[in-house]
Order: sequence, then structure tokens, then C-alpha cells
Amino acid sequence: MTHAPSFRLKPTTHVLVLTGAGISAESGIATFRGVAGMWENEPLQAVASPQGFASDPLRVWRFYSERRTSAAPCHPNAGHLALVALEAKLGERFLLVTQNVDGLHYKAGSERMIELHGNLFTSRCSSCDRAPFEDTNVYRDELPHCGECNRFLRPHIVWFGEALDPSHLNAVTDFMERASQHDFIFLAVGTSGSVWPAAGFVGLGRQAGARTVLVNADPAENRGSFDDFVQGKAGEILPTLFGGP
Ligand code: BV8
Ligand code: ZN
Repeated sequence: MTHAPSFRLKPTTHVLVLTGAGISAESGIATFRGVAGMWENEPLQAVASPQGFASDPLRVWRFYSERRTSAAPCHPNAGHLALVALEAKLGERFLLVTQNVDGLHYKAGSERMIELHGNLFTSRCSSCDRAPFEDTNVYRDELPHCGECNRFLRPHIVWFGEALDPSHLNAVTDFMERASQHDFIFLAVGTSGSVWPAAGFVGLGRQAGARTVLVNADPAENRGSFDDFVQGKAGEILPTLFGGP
């Protein structure tokens, strides 16, 4: 493991963290480059998309049920916990946005955290505007129906081709706006930088004057967009990455 440089925190340092599947790898959750590309001989986009759900909702529910079953017993690792400690130190000078739907940041105790792509253990109605609700059930043989309008339930997940919640994107840009007036670090952890619009956050951070840092097991697609690249495991690097007050 390369020895991570430690970035000195100043009393006004603002830190925005973007995490991807790599931060959960040490907790036993497969990354997309692992799961993924193929699910039952289909590209991920085929099952993680509205089109996939429209054409075969049970296949989609089997895919997400499989992930609910494998993610449920998993625990946060030292990488997740290091971000909780950083949040405690920085307070409102910290924001975590995750692409992960596994809920491990929540389990670790992160509070200033946004799940950009939804949550695996939450379902919603595919039709009416009933609020999303916690759902740990698995559906493999028959489709779940909404108790109010009887249409199909769907995972509360942002699929490929679906827009992210505008309030989440506004929270990111608002934080960057505030941070741009101070010492600002944009840290990406465990992400291949292949999915948009999250992959574009490093560019926004740079425009806002951030020092951009990538912590990843291997060079990501958008590695060249970062000022610093620290190669290695998130669980080993994050606990020692920041020094100072
Ligand atoms: C949208 C939920 C528009 C599903 C996911 C430009 C702009 C906007 C959109 C696009 C665009 N270009 C293309 C698009 C379309 C698309 C897209 O980006 N496609 C890609 C494939 C090119 N984007 C969208 O569709 C987005 N929607 O913008 O809609 C719109 C606007 C208005 C109105 C209507 C529509 C929606 C994107 C969200 C898709 N949903 N997740 C599910 O989870 O089931 S994305 C899904 O894949 C994950 O959530 C995750 O985000 C992504 C996988 O990426 P990573 O997390 O980075 O994981 P990966 O495995 O790739 O990498 C892990 C890394 O960790 C590796 O590099 C590895 O080396 C490293 N690692 C491993 N172990 C460790 C480690 N690192 C550290 N420590 C370790 N131990
Ligand atoms: Zn309904």
C-alpha cells in the first residue's frame, strides 16, 4: 500500500466527498465492474433501467432482491467510519454524496450524506405518488403491488436514463459555492468515474477552486481530472488521509 499523503485540515477547510462502489468492496459488496457488467447475460443497463422494468419487472426485482440479500448482512468498514469521523470534525464544512445504494454510510453513522442513486432497501410505487418506504423484502416469484393503487412497486433507485433528484444536485452545487470561498478539498473514493452526472463533479469542484483527490484501488477513467491520485484500498487510506485540527 502506498503511504497516503496526509492533507492538512485548516480551521476553514471544506471537504466534499463522492463515494462509489469501491468504498464498500472491503465490506464484501461486489463493485459494478465486478457484478456488473453482466446480469443474467444482460448488460447492467438493461436491468437497471425503466425500459428493463417495463419489459420484465420480475427480472428486475430478482436482480434487486439478489442485491438486498447479499448487502443486508454487510457492515461498514474503516473507510466508511473514517468519513464519519471527518464529518464529526468538520460539521457543516463537510458533505458526503454517495453513488452507492447499499446503505452502508447510513449504517456507519454518516448524517450529512446524500444517496444520489437511491437506496436498495427502499421501494416506491411505479405509478402513484405515495412516499418511498423502507422495504427489506425480496421478490423472486411474484411482483409486489402498491397498497394504495395496486400498480407494481419498484426499487427506489435512480436507473440509467432517469434524472437524479434536482434537490440533491442543488445541494452539491450549493456546498461547492460556499466552499469556493475557503480552502476546499474534493475527495472521490472508490469510483471508476464512469457514470454521469456524478462523474462530472470533479470538474465542478475544480472550477470552484477545490484541490481534487482520488483514492481508488486502480487508476479510474477520469483519473487525469484529479490533482492527486492515491492508489490503494479506501479502508487503509482514508483513516490516515487527513491531518490537522
Ligand atoms: C441521467 C443505480 C439524464 C443502479 C446507478 C452525461 C450526462 C448525464 C447522463 C449521461 C451522460 N452520459 C451518459 C449518460 C447516461 C448515464 C451514464 O452515465 N451512462 C454511463 C454508463 C456512460 N447516466 C444516467 O443515466 C444518469 N441519468 O443523467 O439522466 C436525464 C436528465 C433529465 C431527465 C431525464 C434523464 C443516471 C445514472 C445513475 C444510474 N444508476 N446506480 C444500481 O445501483 O442498481 S449507477 C451505478 O453504476 C452505481 O450506482 C454506480 O454509480 C455506478 C458504478 O460506478 P462506481 O460506483 O464507480 O463503481 P465501479 O464498479 O464502476 O468502480 C468501483 C471502483 O472502485 C473501481 O475503479 C475500483 O478500482 C475501485 N475499488 C475497488 N475496490 C476498492 C476500490 N477503491 C478503493 N478501495 C477499494 N477497496
Ligand atoms: Zn401506488
